[in-house]
Order: sequence, then C-alpha cells, then structure tokens
Amino acid sequence: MTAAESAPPALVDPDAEGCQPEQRRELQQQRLGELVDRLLRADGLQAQRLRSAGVGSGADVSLDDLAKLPTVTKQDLWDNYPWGLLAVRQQDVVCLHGSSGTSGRPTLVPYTAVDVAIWAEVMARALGGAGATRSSVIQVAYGYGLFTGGQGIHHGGMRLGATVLPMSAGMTERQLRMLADLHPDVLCCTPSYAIYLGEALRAEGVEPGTGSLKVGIFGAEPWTAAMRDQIETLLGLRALDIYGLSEIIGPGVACESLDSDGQLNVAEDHFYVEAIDAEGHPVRDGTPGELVFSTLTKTGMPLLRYRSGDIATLSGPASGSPRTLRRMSKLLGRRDDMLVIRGVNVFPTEIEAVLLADERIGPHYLIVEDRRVPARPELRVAVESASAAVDTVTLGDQLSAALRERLGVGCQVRVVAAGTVPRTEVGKARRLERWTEGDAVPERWQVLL
Ligand code: DLL
Repeated sequence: MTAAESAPPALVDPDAEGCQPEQRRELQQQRLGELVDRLLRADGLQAQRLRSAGVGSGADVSLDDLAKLPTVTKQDLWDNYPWGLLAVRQQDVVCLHGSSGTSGRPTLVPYTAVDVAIWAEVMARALGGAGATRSSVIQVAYGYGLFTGGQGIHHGGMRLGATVLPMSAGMTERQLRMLADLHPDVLCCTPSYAIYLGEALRAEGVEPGTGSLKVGIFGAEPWTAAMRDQIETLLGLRALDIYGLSEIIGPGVACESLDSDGQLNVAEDHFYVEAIDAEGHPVRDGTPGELVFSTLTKTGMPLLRYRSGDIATLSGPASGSPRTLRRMSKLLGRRDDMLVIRGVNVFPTEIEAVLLADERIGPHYLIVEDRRVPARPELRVAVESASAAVDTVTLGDQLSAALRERLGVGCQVRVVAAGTVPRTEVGKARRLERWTEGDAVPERWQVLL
C-alpha cells in the first residue's frame, strides 16, 4: 500500500485495463454482436424488441448506432418478476442477487458461473486500483445476502488473492474488534456505515489515522466530496467511490482508483456505458445524463441498453494513468430522486454539498420533501451540530440562506443535537424521505419538528 500511494497501483489485468481504446472498441463491437445473438436466441422480451427494430442478427448492429436500439427498464424486470429476463435454462443459474429497491419492489437477478467469474474479475481490478494486493486484509462490512455488496467484494478479494474478512454489515463492536486484532488495510462498506464506524472508533478513544486502514471502498448510496473529506478525517484513510447495480452485476461496474482523479473507471469491456438525456438522445462527455449499460459478456440475464435511472457525466481516461478505461463522475443523483420545488430542480446531493461545507455541521442529515399541500411543497432538512456550543437557531437560518443562494430554493433547516438524526447501521442510508399525506408525523421525522 505504501508504494501504491506514490506510484499508480499496478493493473490487475493489463490487457483489459490498459489496452489502446481503439483496440477495446473492436472487442466491444465483437461482444455487442455476440450479446445481440444471445438475446435473439433466448427469444424473450429483448428479442421481440430487437426484431421490431429490424435487427435479425448480431451482425446487424454497430456501436455507432447503439442509440437507435431499444432500451430495457426496471419496469420490464418487475413485469417479469421473479426470474427477470432470464436468458438461460434455470439449471445454469448458480445464484440470485437483487435489490429491495427504493420503492420497496424487489428485483431479482440470476447469475451463471460465467457471470460470477466476470464479477470476480471486475471487482479484483477495482480492489487492485485502490492499491490492494495479495498481502491485503480486506474487511468487508457491506451486507452479505441478496444485496450484492458483501458477496461482490468477496469474490473480487479472493480472485485478487487477498485475505477477505467477511464481516457483513452491523455488529459494530465485533467490527471494531477485528480492526484492532487483524489490522486490515482495506475497509469496504457504505459511506454512512464508514461514518458510523469512525464515530464508534473515536468513542473508544482511537485517534484518527492511528489504525491500520489505508484505503476504503465505499458505495451503494449517494455521497458527496464533502462527505469524503469527513470520512477521510474520521478514519484516517483514502476514501474511494465504487458504483454498481445488481441488474448489471453489483459493485465493480465502476470504481475509483488511486490515480483516476476523482472519477470512476468503468469496466467498459464488460459493461458498455452511454449517457442520455430525458428524450433518450446521447449527451456529450461532461454533460450530465442518465447512464445506460449493456452487459456485453453476461449470460444469465444479459441486458442491452438498460436504463439505470442514475445521473452522472462520462469522460475519457485520466491523462498519465496506465488505465485507459472511460470514466464516470460520482453520481449526481437519480432520475427519480430529483426534487422539483416550486419549479427548481434539485438533487439531494447538492443539498448535502451545501450542508457539509459548513464545519459547524456533523455528517448526519435527513431531507424530507413535504408535499402534503401539493401546491405548496416544502423542503425540510434536519442536520446535527458538530458541537454543543453552537447557536442552533442562527445556524439553521444561515444554512437556509446558503441553500437559497446556491440552489435557488428555500427550505426549513433545523439544527439538532449530535446523535439525534436516525443512523443506518445495516443497509443503505435513507437520507431523503417523501411526506405526501397525513398530519401524523412518522417517528423517524420527529427530529424535523
Ligand atoms: O448498491 C451495488 C453496490 C454494492 C454498489 C456495494 C457499490 C457498493 P443495488 O442494491 O442494486 O446495487 O443498488 C443500485 O444504488 O442504481 C445507484 O442508484 C445506487 N448506487 C450504487 N453505488 C452508488 C454510488 C448496489 N457509489 C443503486 N454512489 C444504483 C451513489 C450508488 N449511488
């Protein structure tokens, strides 16, 4: 790890990660044709859509014309629940994973042995890019189960040849014990749990930066650069972002490396990425768009042009890096998370950036979009003060003013005592809630009133 901090970490798979982009494009073109042929042979929903679009063979499609091909959405997976858009015989499926989903409707994804091998490969690359090696001890504090976080990192860590510590999420005391006893250098969990662990360490009297951890690979939920700073200070490590979704594979679709300049390298030899606008037209690099993925090599539930709902910008490879993969920005938001408050579009991550830029504020917050009176939507925000000495009313007014100034929306900010905003120990943090009807205040939101 120490060497990794000065020189770019070595490529785990130089042919895949470091080849010339033109060479990779040829491979992607070939794999796209094979994907289309697989879908046509499976003769399901995607085959019907391809035939309606005039595609009768993989040889008919070109990457340059991808934007003309049909897309698939989460709704298609829900409509085909529980096996989704399975493209192989059920006996070829070796495991299922999935997501409970923001709206509470589950999505299940079948994986073949081929898919699991791809997953291990892209995750090993992601871990390697973060500086992990065969000597690393990786504490995996993502949940193990249907959720892909724990298992995905686990596959990659073993493929890399590192020592994987499969803690799963929660049981914080035991996590602290393992940190002290086994001296892991890599921590993998959600960013909100990283903060939780950091606070727990501090409560035990451990000074930030005095432990063994060198790098953290955090994802599965939105977090901003401001939250990164807080995590790095609390845990004394380098915090990197990892992105993925179960429909495509899970973690490992894209991940920051130590040398990727704050952007995430997309494993685009397996997951071809496009960014499109609300009308479905491709957007230029650097312009925010919805990410659309095609799983070029997967076999269990291969997807052509899956609309992720996630908004980010795309860019070319980082200059000077041996990694030649295209990169995506940190997620800017989700299509369905965008708040439209009195005509102004706001992503919760923008609110977070304003709040956490203020040093008097702690990292925990809750945003409630109050639409009980549809004509008068209100944004209510609860944040914790970092110290008891703060005048909470004045600070709340100042934060409201900062939000109005930066985002053009007014909102009611309530500054509350540290430890009051609900924490997430297991699973994804719920920092945005929607309140559409009823006067009764759910318990989680008492803090706002
Ligand atoms: O969250 C896979 C994952 C596990 C990624 C562990 C990273 C680490 P799902 O449960 O299917 O899969 O949820 C996918 O989570 O469409 C995004 O909206 C969100 N998401 C995932 N990673 C990030 C991230 C996993 N780094 C959905 N930043 C995605 C922001 C993320 N949001």
